[in-house]
Amino acid sequence: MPARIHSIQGDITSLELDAIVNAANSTLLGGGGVDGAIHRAAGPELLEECRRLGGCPSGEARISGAYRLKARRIIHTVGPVWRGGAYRERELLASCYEHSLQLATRNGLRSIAFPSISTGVYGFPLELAAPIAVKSVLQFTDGRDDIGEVVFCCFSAHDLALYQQVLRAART
Ligand code: AR6
Repeated sequence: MPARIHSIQGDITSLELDAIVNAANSTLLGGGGVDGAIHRAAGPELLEECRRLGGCPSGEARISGAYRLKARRIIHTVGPVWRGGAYRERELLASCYEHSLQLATRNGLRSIAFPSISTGVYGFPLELAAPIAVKSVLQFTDGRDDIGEVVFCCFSAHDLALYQQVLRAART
């Protein structure tokens, strides 16, 4: 069965999936945006575990428990800071999606939700980021059956409209 890949508008902390992805920073010690929301909703035990993870370079991912969340696990990935596009930002962003999905499959997690990594505080233009996100997920899931569902969890209606457009275009 091919993976069901779709986009929704909502708060990623409320999703009941095997894994949700956090757009973290390289310390993995929390911050603003979706990172702050996930730490607040999961509770202080998450920060305790994250301290033991020892950070994460941009483009890679780490896994933790999900504590008070309904999801089973949290995958923390560190997107690139947008610096104009000449600093491997596109490649690093694609690598975040790939590494996160790799971690999910290695841990037997079949359903996963992504926020729009790097497009908040880190300033990656959404019109460039969404096609990279969609392409990376389609490439990773193509021909494999260990991922059943991938959700692009958009915070705003504007983000959702763009993801829907990109998903439609990728399928035609
Ligand atoms: N559910 C889903 N998406 C959300 C939520 C939520 N609860 N809250 C925000 N977003 P950002 P980045 C969206 O800034 O650009 C942190 O301080 C938000 O609207 O969270 O990768 C980290 O510690 C945007 O579309 O992440 C890092 O220092 C998207 O999530 C830095 O920000 C990503 O925005 C990472 O910056």
